[in-house]
Order: sequence, then structure tokens, then C-alpha cells
Amino acid sequence: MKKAIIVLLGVALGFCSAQAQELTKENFKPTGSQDYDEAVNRFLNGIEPKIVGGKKAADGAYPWQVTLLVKGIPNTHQAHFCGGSIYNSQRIVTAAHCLIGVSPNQFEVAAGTNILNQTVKRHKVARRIIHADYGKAKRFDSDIALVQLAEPMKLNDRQMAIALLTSDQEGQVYVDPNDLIVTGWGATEEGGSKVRDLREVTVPFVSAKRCTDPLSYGDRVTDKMVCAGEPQKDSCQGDSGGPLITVAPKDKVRLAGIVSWGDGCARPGKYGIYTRVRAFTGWVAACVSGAACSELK
Ligand code: 4AZ
Repeated sequence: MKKAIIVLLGVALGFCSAQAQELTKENFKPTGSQDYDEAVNRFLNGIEPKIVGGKKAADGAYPWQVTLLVKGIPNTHQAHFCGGSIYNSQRIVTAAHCLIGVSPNQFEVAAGTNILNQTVKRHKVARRIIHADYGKAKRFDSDIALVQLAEPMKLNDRQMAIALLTSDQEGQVYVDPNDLIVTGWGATEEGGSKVRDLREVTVPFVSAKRCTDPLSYGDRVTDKMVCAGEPQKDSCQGDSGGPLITVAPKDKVRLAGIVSWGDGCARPGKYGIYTRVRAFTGWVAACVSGAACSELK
């Protein structure tokens, strides 16, 4: 009994200090996720917290879009470090590279908003699953992760799940130069800052043939990646983890890619590189069903 009280007290104290603790130069240890660490360093150094060539998204137009927030940075705009998409009420799909080294108690998820303001509800994270093959075959290969929320979020017309692109749809969607849309709070130019209002840009799909041209990315692009974009239209830093979607009617919208990497932003021949979602539908289904799914520990 005494032991139980001590344990309870310990848990309560731990809980309180975790609640009150704001990130400082003294208590922050780099996680290894570049997006996360940069969000923290901008906050600690008082730098204002990027989509290139796009426009402000209409309110509620992309209800599956979520923001991943650094816990311990109270300002939502400063806390944003990556995007993600709602898979179901308790699961978010994002990029593995966003969450490398970041434990569930170091970040939160907010949905249902275009604006990174103070009124957003932050959802606690129970677990994050990074694909076992992340970065194995090539840098950024299999750049996909799932986040499990501690409690399910309400789904409604402002926060909605998005279905993953399936293999039979891939042939219609991944056609050069079919239009796709990428959304995020990332920089509007290379080296620029994150934005407060969600932005969107229409980007053409780029075939593997063009994307693996030696003057583009050569063999750095694998068959688990897809390319999209054109000079002046691209995703950029801060968009990582967020959705690349098909532009079919709203009830047929599918998650086709996850913002992953690129050489800079919107440079000629340097398209945006996205995780090829259709290659991971089986992995996601296995993880979500609770069956064994290969996970990087
Ligand atoms: C990044 O650093 C990043 N132009 C995201 C997307 C692209 C480049 C960099 C694609 O998160």
C-alpha cells in the first residue's frame, strides 16, 4: 500500500513537472529529427518560425491535414515541426524522418485547423511506429511512420480520415504529368520560414524516368519514392510528413504521397520527393490491425 502511494506520488509529480516544463537551452537534448530539432532551435533562439509557389488553402479544405507539435513550446506556430494525415480517429500517417529520435512524450498532434493559433487542441501521443526499412536501402527510403494517439479524436467535417492510394488506382494517378496537390505550413521559399496559414500547391507528377535522370536525382530515388513538382512549385522545409493527394472529387481524394525530401526547394530539375504511399498500404493495415508490423526500434 505504502509502495503504491509512493508510486502514485511519483507519477503525479512526474506528470506535473512534464506539464510545466518549457523547453530551455539547458534542458533540450537534440533528438536527431532535423525538423524537430530545428523547430526547437528556432524557438530557443527567438527566430520566427515553408509550400513554394502555392496559395493559402480555403478554410477546412484539407480536413485530414494535421500538425506535429513540439511539446514544451507553447506557441503553436513555433511548435510546428512536421505535417501528417489522419488515417483514422486514433492514427496519423507521417514521415519517418520527422520522428527519428522523438519519443511519444516529446510531441503532440493537432487537427481541424488551417491556422496554427493558440486555440488548437493538442492530442497526446501513445506510440509512434517507424517503418523497419527506413533509410536502409537508400537515404530516406521507406520514409513512413504511424502515430497512435492516446485517445481517439472526434472525426467530423473539419477533421477527417483520408484513404490511402491503392494499387489499382496508382496507374491512373501516377501518370506524368497528372496534377496532384501538396499542402503544408512549410516555407514558401528555400531557406524561408514556416507559415501560420495552411498553404496548397498543385504539382505535376514526374515519372521515375525523368526523376532518376542523372541531371535530376539519379539512383538516389528508389521505387518506394515518387516525384512531383516543377520549377517554382514544390513542397519545402516544414511540409515534411504532410500529404500529397489526388485531385479527384472530394469524396475520392486519396493520399498518394508523403512529403519526404528534395535538394532544396523548387530548383529546376530537383522535384519534390514523396514516399510512395501505395507501396505501404499493407504495412499500414498490419500495424493498425495490431498484427505484427515491421518496426524500427
Ligand atoms: C525538408 O527539409 C524538405 N522540395 C521537404 C521537402 C522538400 C525539400 C526539403 C522538397 O523538410
